[in-house]
Amino acid sequence: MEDPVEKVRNALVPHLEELDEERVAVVADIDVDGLASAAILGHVLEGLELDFVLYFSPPANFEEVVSGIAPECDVLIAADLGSTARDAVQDAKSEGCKVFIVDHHQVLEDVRPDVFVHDTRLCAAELCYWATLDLHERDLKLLAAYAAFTDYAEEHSRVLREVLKEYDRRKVYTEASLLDYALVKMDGDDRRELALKLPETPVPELEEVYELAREAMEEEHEALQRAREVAECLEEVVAYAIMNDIHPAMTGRVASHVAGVMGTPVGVCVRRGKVSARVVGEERVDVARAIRKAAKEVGGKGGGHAPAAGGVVPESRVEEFLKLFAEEVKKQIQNRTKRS
Ligand SMILES: [Mn+2]
Repeated sequence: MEDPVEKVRNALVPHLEELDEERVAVVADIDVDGLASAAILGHVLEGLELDFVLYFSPPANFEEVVSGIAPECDVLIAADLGSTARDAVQDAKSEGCKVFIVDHHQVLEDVRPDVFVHDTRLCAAELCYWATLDLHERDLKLLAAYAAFTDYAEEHSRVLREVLKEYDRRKVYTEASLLDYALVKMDGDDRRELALKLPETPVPELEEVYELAREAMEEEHEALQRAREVAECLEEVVAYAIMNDIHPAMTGRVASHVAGVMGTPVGVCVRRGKVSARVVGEERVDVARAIRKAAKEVGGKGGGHAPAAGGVVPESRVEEFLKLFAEEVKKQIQNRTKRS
């Protein structure tokens, strides 16, 4: 298979250099991968003296966000988002927008953007990094490395490998984790401000990040404690916690925690019909697929990566969804054991 870095190296450069008077909107996910993607793209767009705005959206709201900004822009760049958003892409194109997507999520439908920078082996920020490399006026490796770490995309990450030659991993991972926690407590304006600062300001100098990270860590500690109290098991393979009042950014963390504590390969957290699932340990389960199948049965939808995925189901049918999901996970595990 082609090396992912060579595949995307400078892939965005000619498309960005061609722009002049166009108004550019960047829409990125709300995690560190989205933040670092926006920071890298922002740096490049600023260097090209283009007119741009950074927006942040969780994948579930992407379509809505796009419909709000498409009429106001000429080029829409989706980062860490977009691979599963055929309708949103079509809407933007019908508004006369050019659509660029830089993403690493599994492609499940024919999305047809004008430019597609895609590989599932690297995180989105690393794709942004390599795809714009020749336009960097500063060294942005650390930003992409933070995202490779927080997005669990270390295996194929060349930036992380290079960064860890220059810096001790404790520095890199601590700074990445601080950003990860601080983001939980940030709104769109905070994220935009942070993304614009990041290419020039080292994380240890970002005072606001410490206090917000501390608050989020405290909240996580409480959420995990409560999750242990409400956790239940299904089919002996799925542990789940239904927690309607936790922070939306905590659901993935709760999902892996309950799996670990209950000793199951898969953990799930449900918050007001929004589902997060995680695979822990060695079992090779594709939870993106399991969510998609089970959610469809109850009138919901889902997607993501094999070890970490999410979805939305009607709140009244959560129990039914969980049952179908656990059956699907069990089937995957049984089929695998049968085959090997
Ligand atoms: Mn990502």
